[in-house]
Amino acid sequence: MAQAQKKVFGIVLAGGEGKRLMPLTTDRAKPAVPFAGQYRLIDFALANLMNSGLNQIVVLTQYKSHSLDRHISQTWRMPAILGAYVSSVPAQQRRGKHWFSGSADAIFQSLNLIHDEKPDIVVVVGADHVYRMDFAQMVQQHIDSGLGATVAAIRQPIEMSTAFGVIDTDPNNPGRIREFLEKPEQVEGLPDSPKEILASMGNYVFDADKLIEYVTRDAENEDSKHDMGGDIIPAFVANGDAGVYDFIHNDVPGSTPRDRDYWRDVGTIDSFYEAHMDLIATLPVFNLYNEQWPIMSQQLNSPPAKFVRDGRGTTGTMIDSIISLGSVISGSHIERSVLGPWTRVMSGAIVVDSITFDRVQVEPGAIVRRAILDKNVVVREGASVGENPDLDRARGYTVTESGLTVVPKNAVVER
Ligand code: ADQ
Repeated sequence: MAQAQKKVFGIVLAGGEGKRLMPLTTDRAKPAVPFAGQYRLIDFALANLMNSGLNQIVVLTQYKSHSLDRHISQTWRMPAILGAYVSSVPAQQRRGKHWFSGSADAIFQSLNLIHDEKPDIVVVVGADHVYRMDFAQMVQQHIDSGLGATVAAIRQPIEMSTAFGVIDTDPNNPGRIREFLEKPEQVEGLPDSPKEILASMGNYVFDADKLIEYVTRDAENEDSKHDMGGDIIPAFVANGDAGVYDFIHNDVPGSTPRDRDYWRDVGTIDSFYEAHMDLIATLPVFNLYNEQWPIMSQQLNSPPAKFVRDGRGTTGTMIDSIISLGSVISGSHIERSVLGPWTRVMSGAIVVDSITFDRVQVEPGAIVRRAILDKNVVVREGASVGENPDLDRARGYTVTESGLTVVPKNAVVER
């Protein structure tokens, strides 16, 4: 197989701010935001790359990267003896006294890493999506096409065009991109489905020499925003050198008909919440229990989750939920919720349609509904959150348009 002779190197772009996920990104980078209890968002990108056979991967970080760096060094440590690594590389101001001004600049400033490894192919992926993808299949198509760049794509509703790079393919050669518009306001739908567009997933495969050439040229262009989607991909397209890889053809071992094409950008509070709800449906829309394509993460050195009666002998109920290690739930009602590690829910408390991060404590009789509780939040005895949007706003919490309340890290919700 051609691919076996090629050396493939992975770059994960993890420097984005994640403004639309505030306050969850107040003091952590978006790729470090916890997901589904024990994971961090970046685990999906890294697990996909590793499961695809890539084992030399750098993560380019910048914004509030401390917890991200710690997670990568603790969780993704590789046996160096095999030459494998996942290393996080902070912006180092190697090319002058400025941080990365965009994702292409992040790669430009890190070209020494590519020069060190001398790969044939570079796979560049974002760090903030929930999905399974076998990049080996995309790399194979890239090699077969002979093009310099390949962009992974998925159909999305047309009203989301402002969030994505929108791809127009050549009708005479559907594998080739004819036009690439980054986050356009106005766009036409697909010929066979006018309410949909073909969106870039923000995952790319490049010939290494071409990537070096394009980002180097881009760095000299003062009019450029130095963005992969806004500048580099359009430049490849202008030269007729970009192809599209349709995600629909990606076949990951162990995936189910329901979650085969699952891909979610969890860039907003609402989409982040919905992706959690996808996990807990009886027939999950996204199945975490696929052992053939595991999403690896931190191995918490924690005791199992435990469910007990409360001190008065009242039993609790728990349904359609995920409860992480270290948690103790006593005499309380949990429904359609995802609880992070070391959560405590006490006697008579109710947690419904909610997400908690690590070490949240819900005291006796408290009520949590349609809320996201960040790390270390305490909901005091008898207090409620998520039941009254005006009260939650007055307390200084974020309430989304759809009525989700987000309680920031370390907050104490008083009665
Ligand atoms: P966005 O996600 O909006 O669109 P961007 O904010 O550049 O684009 O983020 C892409 C990735 O790069 C993220 O993982 C982010 O963390 C990282 N990143 C951003 N700035 C960075 C920097 N300065 N240094 C390092 N990493 C950085 C992109 C594409 C679209 C595509 C969508 C799919 O531009 O074309 O449709 O992803 O979600």
